[in-house]
Formats: sequence, C-alpha cells, structure tokens
Amino acid sequence: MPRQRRTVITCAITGAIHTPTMSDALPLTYDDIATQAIGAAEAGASILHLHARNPRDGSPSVDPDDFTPFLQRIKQASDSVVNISTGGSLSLSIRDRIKPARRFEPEMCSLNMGSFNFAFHRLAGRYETWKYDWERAYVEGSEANIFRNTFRDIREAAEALAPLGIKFEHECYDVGHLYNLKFCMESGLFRPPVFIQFVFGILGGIGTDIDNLVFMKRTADRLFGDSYRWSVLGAGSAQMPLATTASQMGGHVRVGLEDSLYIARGKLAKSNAEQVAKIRRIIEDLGCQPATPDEAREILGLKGGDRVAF
Ligand code: KMH
Ligand code: ZN
Repeated sequence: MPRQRRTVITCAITGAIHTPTMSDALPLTYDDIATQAIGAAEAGASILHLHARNPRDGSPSVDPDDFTPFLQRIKQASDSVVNISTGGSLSLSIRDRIKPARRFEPEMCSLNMGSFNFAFHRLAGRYETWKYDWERAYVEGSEANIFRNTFRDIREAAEALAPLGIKFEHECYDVGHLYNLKFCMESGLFRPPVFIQFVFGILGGIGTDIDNLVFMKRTADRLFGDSYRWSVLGAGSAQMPLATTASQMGGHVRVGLEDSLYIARGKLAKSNAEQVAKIRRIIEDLGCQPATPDEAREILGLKGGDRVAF
C-alpha cells in the first residue's frame, strides 16, 4: 500500500506580535515557553518555531541568553526540529535579529524575504487596560513600523547562517517576496529545495482569500518548479481554514499562538498544543498523516538534531 502523504506541522509558540494582555495562554517565561513547546511537540508538531521574551514583562527579546533555558529543556524532552526566529522584534536590525541563530546553530531559522509595513495596531482597540506598560505603545506603534529586510539584510543573514548548515523557513508575505527569493537563489545564497512559508493576513502583506493561496502556489511552481517545499500560515481567524486548505493542496502547515490566539471564532486557545491537536485531527480526518520530526528532516533536507549548538 502506498504510504499516506506526510504533512509537516510547525508550531510557532509565542512570536512577537501578541502581548501578555491579549491571552493568559501566551507563553512568556522560560518555563512557559519550554512547557508549551514540549506540549506542542507531543501533540504532533515536528517543527517548533521559537522566539524569546523578557521573562520579567513578556516583551520580545533577541538576547541569546533568553533562549538558552528553554532550548536546553526542549532538547532534553523531545526530538522535534528547533527553528529559531530571525524576525525577532520587528524594529531591530538584522545583525541583532540573527544573534540567537548564530549562537545556537539550530536545524532551521526563519528568514523574512522582503521589507514591508508589518502592522498590528488595529489590535490595540480591543483592550482598555494593559498588564504591562510597554504593551500599548508597542502595539499602537506598529502603525509606523517598517519591517526591514533589504536584499543586503537577507544576504548578510544568509552568509552568516547558511555555512552553519541552518535551513531557512523563507517567510513570504506577498507575491513579490517570491521573486526576491528567486533572485537570491540565482545569486547562489540558498540551496534547493528551499522551504517557503506563505504568510497570509498580516496587515501590510497579502490577504487571506483562498484565491491568493492558489496564486502564491502557482507563482512559486512557475519560479521554483521542484526546487521548493511549502507551508502556509494564516494569521488570526484564517489560521485553521488556510492550514486545512493548504494541507489538501499538498502543502505543509503552521499553527501556534504566534499567529493566532484562538481555537475557534471568539474562543481563546488554552495552549499551543490545543491548536496542534486540532489541525492534526483535521489532517488525519482528511486522509494525511502528520510527519514525525525525522520525516520532516527528510522532507526538508535538514542537518539533524545532533548538529546544533545547544
Ligand atoms: N509572526 C509571523 C507572521 C519571524 O519569526 O521571522 C512572522 C514571523 C517572523 O514568524
Ligand atoms: Zn516568528
């Protein structure tokens, strides 16, 4: 009997968009991040996309010392693939944002494929009081945010990280970012197959219509042929519908509280694991199987969990 198709589930545990006021489930401390990441892996995520936070107030951190405690715990408790963000906090330079990946040499890290208005200020209107002083200004301030990822930034990140054997999760928020990736591949920065995360629903990027998913996929097929693997991330309420559609189109999926705080319309998720369990159930019901970490390594051509520096 032919093997069922394997779907790689990535779980993005905490991110840098949501703030402590928005959900009690959002992991903030080292212990929260480790516990929820391990729970997500047990629920079926083969890749854990990780940001760090300042444990005192939950603000986003790119200090490698804020990664050490949870990376070690995750490694001891699971063999999932660790993917460290280089998006970090959105207003920092690429040099600061790549520091954690440089120090820990994970199997994967994110790489954002273009500059654009990365905005989430409309969330601010939902909250009257905030748990911490930094939150309101941070969320409202994103109205003026340019998420800077120039060609030089991308080249600097690639030149620093690719020699460490790190595979990139190329985050593409609009169709032009696919062309940026194509240009970078032609310049020799990335080896095929590249792994593209199509991102839908961030204000400043492409919207969550299914037509857009079909369009991004067709464009990627044209540009990259067999030289790419792909996954979908829908922000907010588009998370589960877009992941479901992508899995049926042959793609991989990303869920997690970084991208949506909800488990159903108007209902906050209790944990990252709850979202992973839901998409896993859907995928299995529709005839696919979640990939194990080793299957994800094979599908994406990763170096192996024994070749990291943590
Ligand atoms: N929160 C995602 C939309 C990164 O970590 O490099 C973007 C992201 C960026 O995951
Ligand atoms: Zn991220």
